[in-house]
Amino acid sequence: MHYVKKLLFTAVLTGVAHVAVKGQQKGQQPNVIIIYADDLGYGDISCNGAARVKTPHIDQLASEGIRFTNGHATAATCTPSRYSILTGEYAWRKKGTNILPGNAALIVPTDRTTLGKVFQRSGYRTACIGKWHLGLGTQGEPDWNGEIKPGPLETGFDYAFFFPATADRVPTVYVENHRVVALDPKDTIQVNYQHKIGNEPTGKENSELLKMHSTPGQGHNQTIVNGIGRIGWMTGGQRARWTDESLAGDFVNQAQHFIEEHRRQPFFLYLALSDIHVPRMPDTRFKGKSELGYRGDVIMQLDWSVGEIMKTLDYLGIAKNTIIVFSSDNGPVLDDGYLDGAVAQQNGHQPAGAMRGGKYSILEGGTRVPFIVRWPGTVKPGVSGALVSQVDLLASFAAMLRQPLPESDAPDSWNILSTLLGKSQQGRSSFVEQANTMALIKGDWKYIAPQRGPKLFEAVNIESGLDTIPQLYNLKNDLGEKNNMAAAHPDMVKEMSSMLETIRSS
Ligand code: NG6
Ligand code: CA
Repeated sequence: MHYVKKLLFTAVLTGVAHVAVKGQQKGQQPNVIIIYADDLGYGDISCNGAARVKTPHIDQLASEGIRFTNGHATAATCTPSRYSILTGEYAWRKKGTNILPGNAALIVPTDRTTLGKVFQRSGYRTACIGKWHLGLGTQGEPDWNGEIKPGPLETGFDYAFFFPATADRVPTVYVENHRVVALDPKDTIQVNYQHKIGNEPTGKENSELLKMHSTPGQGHNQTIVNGIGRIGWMTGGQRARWTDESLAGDFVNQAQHFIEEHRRQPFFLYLALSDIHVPRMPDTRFKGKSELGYRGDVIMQLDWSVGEIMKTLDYLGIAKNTIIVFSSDNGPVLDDGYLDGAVAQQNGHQPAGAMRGGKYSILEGGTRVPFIVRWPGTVKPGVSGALVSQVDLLASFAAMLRQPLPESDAPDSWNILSTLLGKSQQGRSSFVEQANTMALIKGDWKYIAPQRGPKLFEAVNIESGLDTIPQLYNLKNDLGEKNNMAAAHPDMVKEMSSMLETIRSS
């Protein structure tokens, strides 16, 4: 694997490093912005076929860049995918990287090369804005009322404005660098995921106070913040609590400030937006705007956010010197714990497009997500079917910046820079997907390792893709993974399962 990485490294350098850069920052390395959506499905954007909801800004990004049709998160849930994008390592290599509670310790190693550190080492200013969900502090609960570290600042970012976990988990506060924003020292925050603390109303006991109800049997009925029951209990920090309706605007504002402040120097912005994760509670101007309930409304809000970032770059005259990567951390889900109308108003919308499965699923809908790269004037617009993953961004940008990677770091990140920039149609030759089991993609084929479990995750109504027998699909002819070819191709099953084992133990 390392051998391959190095070979590609040299080959690509010759092709890309001398790209002339026009615009205000002439001669500088390009800025890089990763816009990372949450739970956005492949089929949730109109350039990937959504007809019931329109995403004009994301579509514009795609038409001015490369729209990848085989682009992947490494996992079908948030924490492992985010771990991979920032470390260049498959999350299953490290214990404790599944969906984290809001008071978990940091899981990103502070002594390893991360995506942010790659840019820092090249003189970039780096920022993490949005959803974190990779834990904070060293062990046990972070000190919400004091210095919250280590976190983003210790793992490659010069500036951070984020919320700790997910929008549906306490504490529902923003953290700027090491401190909770707007915390009143007399009203200290306490968080608990085991039992109730304080005497604030909960969704379970005070459902009359809710403005959006949780799905029966799906939790989300603990402390009520802003009329919405959350996962986990919190007390205190009243002044610091966010308003869900303002999340998108707050993150966009922070991003705009950062971009404007650093417009004259190379910057890297990891903008991990909260949309379209639950609770879906759009800003008032987006409420009821789509035909698809709040889920469609927050897709429109996400599209607005992308548009604001694009406008900011245009206004500052730095669009041509800025690479935007747009993607999502995992596939789609309609009902993820709240009765927000996503199921009732699905209206024929297919959030995973033609694929089966979605969030939590090992089927393609779980990890194959929107994936767009735009670099105006440098990257020729088009569509690419090459196999690419977010885990590759680290090695690819390291190559762009002519930075060697320590042998021990980013073990699963491949330098596919020339593919990401449209100079090659060749992506990864193989890739591992993770969701309760593992799958290996190699060329047109996908092998899913046998695993006991329900066929359907009933609570979210998503096919798991789990089976006790091996599954083998030809994705080129059967993107919907309907015809299990394992029995007809025992040799290929053997070859791919042993290759998966080799990757797992390497
Ligand atoms: C699940 C939550 C879901 C969501 C998910 C994390 C329940 C029943 N479901 O456990 O609502 O928060 O975790 O989503 O609690 S992710 O996109 O951050 O991975
Ligand atoms: Ca997610």
